[in-house]
Amino acid sequence: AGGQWCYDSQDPKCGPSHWKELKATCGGDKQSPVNIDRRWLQRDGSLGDIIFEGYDQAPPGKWRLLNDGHTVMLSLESEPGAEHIAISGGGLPGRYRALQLHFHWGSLSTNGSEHTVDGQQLPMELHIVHINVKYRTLGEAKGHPSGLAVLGCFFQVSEAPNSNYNTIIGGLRNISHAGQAVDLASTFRLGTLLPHVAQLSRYYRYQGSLTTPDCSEAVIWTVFEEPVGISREQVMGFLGPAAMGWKGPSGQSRALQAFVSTVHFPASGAAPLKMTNNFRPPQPLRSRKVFSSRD
Ligand code: SG7
Ligand code: ZN
Repeated sequence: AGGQWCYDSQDPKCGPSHWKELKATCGGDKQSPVNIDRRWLQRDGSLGDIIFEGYDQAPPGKWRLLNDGHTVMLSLESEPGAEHIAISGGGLPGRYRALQLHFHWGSLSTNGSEHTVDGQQLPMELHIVHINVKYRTLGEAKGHPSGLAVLGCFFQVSEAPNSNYNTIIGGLRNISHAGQAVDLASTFRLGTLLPHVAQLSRYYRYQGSLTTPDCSEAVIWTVFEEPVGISREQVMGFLGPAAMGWKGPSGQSRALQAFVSTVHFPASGAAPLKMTNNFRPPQPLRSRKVFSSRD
């Protein structure tokens, strides 16, 4: 019962403004994302460097990329016995183990980030979801304000392609339909997806929620100031051939056809809908503050 949640790009009748009808938490006072208004940031000197464990080596085994119907998600859970990918420090109250990463993106005419900076939305946002090691299950962690820690990373369109994203973008064409998954050809160093290492000490911090139902207010958010560069063609890897003005086999090179993919939302009507604009708009900050690690 309760029906399904969706984004406005699928059907405004089940979009973000209706989520609180499905889950009351989505109408709570500590919801995410938020607009980060740089005029009102509060400097917090205790927000030191985040300690990244396992971010600098490619783990053995395979990583699975899934179209879960709302986003493209890469599961990061290690095999039993393997070293965990984890974060700590940076003002986090403990150690947090990486669960998965996923993306929010727009269309060619709309930006797709969830957090905004001074009211500006960026083209895309990466989230790496971590669970406090003191909780055994996601369900348990969701019941605590410091149960989860998500790292958020903005993208900006750059001239040069970012080859660190080739493995993920290359997997997209195999998960065109909701529910499809693919084992990526290789794992890679997770750290290569983040902004330049010298910029990682510059971040925003606030207490918030998951940005999808059930919108649990269990997330310590860290949003890096510095965006990651990604080429226009790579962003279009998420958007598919039509977005590139693709006109069929004669119109474009085979190389481009192979590169470009189309990820779809679940089919509800006749034609499956391209997955785009899968972001929740900024939520009221209310009595919260956004802290910054640096001036
Ligand atoms: C996406 O965002 C998925 C969800 C995720 C949700 O819909 O990646 O992942 C799963 C496993 O359902 O929810 C609990 C969780 O990670 C919200 O995550 S977010 O707040 O970082 N956007
Ligand atoms: Zn997310």
